[in-house]
Amino acid sequence: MKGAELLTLLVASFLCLSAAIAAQETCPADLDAKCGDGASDDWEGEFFPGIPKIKYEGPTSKKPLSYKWYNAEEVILGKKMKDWLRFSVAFWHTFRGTGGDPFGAPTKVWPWEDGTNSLAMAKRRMKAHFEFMEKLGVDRWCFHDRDIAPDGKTLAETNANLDEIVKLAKQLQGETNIKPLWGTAQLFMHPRYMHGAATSPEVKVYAYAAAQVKKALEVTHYLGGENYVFWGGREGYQTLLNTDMKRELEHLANFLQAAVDHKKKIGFNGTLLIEPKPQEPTKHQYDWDVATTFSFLQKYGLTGEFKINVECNHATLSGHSCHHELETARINGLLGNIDANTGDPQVGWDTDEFLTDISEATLVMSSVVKNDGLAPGGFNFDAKLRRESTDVEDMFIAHISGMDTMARGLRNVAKLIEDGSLDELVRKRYQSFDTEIGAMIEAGKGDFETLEKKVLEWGEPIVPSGKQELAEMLFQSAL
Ligand code: XUL
Ligand code: CO
Repeated sequence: MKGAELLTLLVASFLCLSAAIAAQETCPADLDAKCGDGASDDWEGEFFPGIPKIKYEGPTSKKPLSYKWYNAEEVILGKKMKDWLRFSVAFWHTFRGTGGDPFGAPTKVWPWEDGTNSLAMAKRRMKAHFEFMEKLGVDRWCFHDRDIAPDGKTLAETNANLDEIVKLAKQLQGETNIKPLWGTAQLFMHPRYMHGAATSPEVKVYAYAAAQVKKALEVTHYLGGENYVFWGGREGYQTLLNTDMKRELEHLANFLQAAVDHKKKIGFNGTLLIEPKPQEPTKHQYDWDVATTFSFLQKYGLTGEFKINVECNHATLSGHSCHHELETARINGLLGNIDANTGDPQVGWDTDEFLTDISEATLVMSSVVKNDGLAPGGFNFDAKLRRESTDVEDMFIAHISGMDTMARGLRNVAKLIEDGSLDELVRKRYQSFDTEIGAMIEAGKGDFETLEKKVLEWGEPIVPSGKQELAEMLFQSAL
C-alpha cells in the first residue's frame, strides 16, 4: 500500500473510532426525548455467545473460563462456599463502565450498546446483565437507581423510567432466581448534588435527595433486596471556610433517621448499610472510616439501625488495611457487607480493581469467618475492568478471578483453623489475663490500690516475646 493510501486509511479508521467513542456518550441528565430515539430493546440470540456456563474444574484447570477454587456447593467450615461468599455483580462497573478516565475517552465498545442512555437501551442492558450473572453462576446483584434507568425531565418522569426498568428486572429475577444484594441511590453524579445531598446547604436539594432515597428504598424492597447502602460520595466538604460542619452532620443524621422511619413504614426488613470512604470526590467525606462512622452513629442514636459496608480500597485510602476496617466493624457488631476490591499500592486513588491478592483475601475471609458470615450481607464486586481491557470475555475473567481469590482465602482460613497454631499463639499471648487478677481487671474491678499492692509483691514483670515473625510464618504457611 502506498504511503498516501495508508494515511487515508489511518485517518478514516481514526474518524470511525472517534465516531464510535462519541456515540458511547450518554444522554444528558435532563433527557431530551430525541436522545436514543429509534433504539430498540430487541436482541437476537445470546449477548455472550461462545461463553459457556462457568463451572468448577479445580486448581489444575488451565481454562480461564472456569473456577479453580470456587466450588459453590462445597461445604467448608460448616457452610456451603456460596453461603459464605454470597457474591454479587455491581451493575454500574460491569454494565455502565465505559473505560473513560479524566484523560481519555471511553474504550469499551460492547456489542449490545447503541451509545444512548435511552429506556430501550436500559432494557437491553438489563437483559445482558441477567445473562451475564446466570453464566457466571452468581445469584445476587447491586445497583444505583440511576445506573439502571435514565433521568427524566422531572422527578415524576424519572421515577416512571425507573419503574419501567424495575418491572423488567423483576420479571428477569423471577425467571432466574437472582435477587439484589443491595440497592442504593446515586446522590453524587447530578449537578444538583455538587455541594452534597443530605449535607447540601440548599434545603431543596436535601428534599430532592430524600425523595430519591424514598423511591430507591421502595424499589429495593419491591425487588426483594436484602440490604440498602448509603455511600455519601459528596457528603463532606471541599473547604471548611464555607462549611458549617456541625449543621451538616446534624442534617445527615436527620436524613438517616428519616430513612429508618421510611424503611419501617414500608415494611422493608433489609439491613441499612453505611459505606465509609475518606475522600474522593470530596476533599473530606464525613464517613471517613469505620471508627468515625461508628462514633457518628453513636452520637446521633442510630446504632442498632445501621451496619457497615466495608470497601477494601476505601480502607486503604483512609490509611488502614482492609483487615483493620473489617475487624473494627466486626468487634462492634457492625460488619454487614464487603465491597471486595483493591487499590494499587503505588497509586493514591480509588482504582477499584478486582482483588487477586491471596494473602489479603485470607485476612478478609478470617474476619468473615469470625463474624460467622455476612448474611444478609455478602460480597459485592465494586470493581472494574482496566481501561485497556476491552474484550467481552474480560468481564467474565475478572469476576472469575475475583471469586476464586476469595474462595481461596476461605480455604486458607479453614487450613489455619484446622492447624490451630496461630489461634493458640494469640490465646497464649493473653493467658496472664486468664488468672484471678486478670479476671478481676476484665470484670472492671481492677482498682489502682489493689494493683499497686500486687506490683509491690510481684516485682518487675518478665515480658514475653510478641512472636510476630512466628505469627507471620504460620500465616504464610497456609497460603
Ligand atoms: C464509590 C463506591 C460506590 C458505592 C455505592 O467509591 O464505592 O460505588 O459502593 O454507591
Ligand atoms: Co463501594
